[in-house]
Amino acid sequence: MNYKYNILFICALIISVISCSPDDEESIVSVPENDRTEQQVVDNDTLVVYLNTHYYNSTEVNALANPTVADVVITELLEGDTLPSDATLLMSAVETKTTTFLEVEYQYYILRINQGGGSASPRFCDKVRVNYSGLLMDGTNFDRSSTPVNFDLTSVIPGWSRVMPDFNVASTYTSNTDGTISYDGYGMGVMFLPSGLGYYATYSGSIPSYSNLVFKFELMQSETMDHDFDNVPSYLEVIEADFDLYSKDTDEDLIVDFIDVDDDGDGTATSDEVLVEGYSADTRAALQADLDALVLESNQLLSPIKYNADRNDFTANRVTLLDDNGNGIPNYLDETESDRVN
Ligand SMILES: [Ca+2]
Ligand SMILES: [Ca+2]
Ligand SMILES: [Ca+2]
Ligand SMILES: [Ca+2]
Repeated sequence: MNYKYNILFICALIISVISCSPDDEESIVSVPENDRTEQQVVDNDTLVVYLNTHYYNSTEVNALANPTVADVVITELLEGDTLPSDATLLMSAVETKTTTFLEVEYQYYILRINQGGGSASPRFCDKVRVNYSGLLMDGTNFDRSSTPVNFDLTSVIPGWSRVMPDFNVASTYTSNTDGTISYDGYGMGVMFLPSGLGYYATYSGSIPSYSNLVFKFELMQSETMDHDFDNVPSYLEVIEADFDLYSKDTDEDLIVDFIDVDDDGDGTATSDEVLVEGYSADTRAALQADLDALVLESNQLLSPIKYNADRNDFTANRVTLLDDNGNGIPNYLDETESDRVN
């Protein structure tokens, strides 16, 4: 990963996950970085001990249709104590996952309580709406949401962008008269992350450097992002399989595709090299019905539905990635092809 982008990334994640006030930024301190491979060994040993010495209230949680972050209680199994009959040792319940980040192979663990009944699953570069609670290995609760909050997964710790795509969003949601939204059948689980997929060497607030992190979470909704507003969704402008935002730079101008508004560097904006057709309706349901009726070609996609407060209506776009010369490279990535279409 490009070093410059790495620094930007770390800064972004510090600011967005901890939700610092300006004063808080003075308390963010970085210590000299340990070797990541060595630190991962230490962190994984600590995580394995933790998972083998802590249990959760599985019987109670499994009886709930929509368990919340607060419903899942993790308790230490003290030496000599017996595991309660209504509990499950974390190590017996978690899935072990591996991922590569900054060229280091990391292990992390997921307790999957509810997969989530919705058809959508966030991509690592999408926005998610979640409830969450963050714990240190000693049980300190360093952060939590009181109502659902939105996170752009490109600006939070790398563990989140790996775990969220493993779950589905809520099966249904209902708008209440008081302005809140009720969710049913949302994704719910707990992630156990090594510090290398968390804040690593950064010391911030109540999170010491090299802290392994536990996050309980409820995944309500996700939204496809288009970070540079060029009408090409970010997931097509990154290397999704590698969770890599920063190595796709088609025109090699050091501005990576997901934040480059002229991806092939031919002087014509990407948004003018794709075909955009707008759809609108007075209600979300009516627009969704219109969109569902569309038969999409393999080079077509739909943008997320947006509510427009000024017009009190809902809109979405059908985007066609044109390839006028038929060479398999869409116009917006083909510097030999620059016909404006919009
Ligand atoms: Ca884009
Ligand atoms: Ca570029
Ligand atoms: Ca772009
Ligand atoms: Ca272009």
